[in-house]
Amino acid sequence: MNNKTIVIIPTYNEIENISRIIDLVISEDKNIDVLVVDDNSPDGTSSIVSQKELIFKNRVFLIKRLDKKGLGTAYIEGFRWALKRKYDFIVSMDADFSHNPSELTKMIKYFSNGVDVVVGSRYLNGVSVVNWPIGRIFLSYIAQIYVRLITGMPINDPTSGFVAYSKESVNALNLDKFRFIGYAFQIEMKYKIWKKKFKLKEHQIIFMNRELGESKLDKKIILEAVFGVLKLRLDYILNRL
Ligand SMILES: Nc1nc2c(ncn2[C@@H]2O[C@H](COP(=O)(O)OP(=O)(O)OP(=O)(O)O)[C@@H](O)[C@H]2O)c(=O)[nH]1
Ligand SMILES: [Mg+2]
Repeated sequence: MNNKTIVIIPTYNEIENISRIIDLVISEDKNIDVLVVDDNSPDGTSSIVSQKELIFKNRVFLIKRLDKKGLGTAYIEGFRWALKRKYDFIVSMDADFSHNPSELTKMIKYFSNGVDVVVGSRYLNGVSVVNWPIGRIFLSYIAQIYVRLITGMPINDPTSGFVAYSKESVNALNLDKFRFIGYAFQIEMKYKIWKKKFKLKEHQIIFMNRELGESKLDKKIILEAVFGVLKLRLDYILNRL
């Protein structure tokens, strides 16, 4: 693999996970680098990343923001950073081991078959989620049916945060015009790319619930997603996308 890939990991209080996840991602392939976008985590996550930056020069990078501004805006900053550099593929991934770095090389392989975006999917063949409480699985499953119903997008896991994008697909979006910060951001990315006629492909992953650290999912993020999908659809109908 000669193409360069950047894996963007947004972090907020991931001190128990960040060191090991960085090591695993960069050992996956010499052409895969890591960019962590940390929102000044009170637990000192960014200081670990700074150490890694020194050890793995030009493989590990850190954007440190002043305060918690949400996952969506962290990705937008990361995308802008990646587009300015030499990366062919841009991956979004969580820090908490829900997304297994060993899937990265498999996901990137799809690009040689004319695919533009590879979605790491939990709902391709039934439900491949480990250790989630049943209520959380139910919520996520209902969410994906709801999104498909409203948007018509043929994706089984539209809220997935484990996604590999070609730089062309990200470059085609107006990154100034993103609305959402939580899960809805993941839907917004896929929806806008799909509407621009890029080719999306789903790759089955096994999603593991986080073992260390705390979830940042809250009611606000869920409500944003519920109403956000309707707003996205309306934006499209009114030609405002
Ligand atoms: N920079 C930044 N990262 C964030 C923010 N909120 C969440 N994250 C990171 O985004 C990723 C996904 O967040 P999680 O807390 O795992 O959210 P989740 O996957 O819905 O919740 P879990 O059920 O606990 O896995 C993790 O790497 C978080 O550290 C934020 O406001 N800013
Ligand atoms: Mg998580």
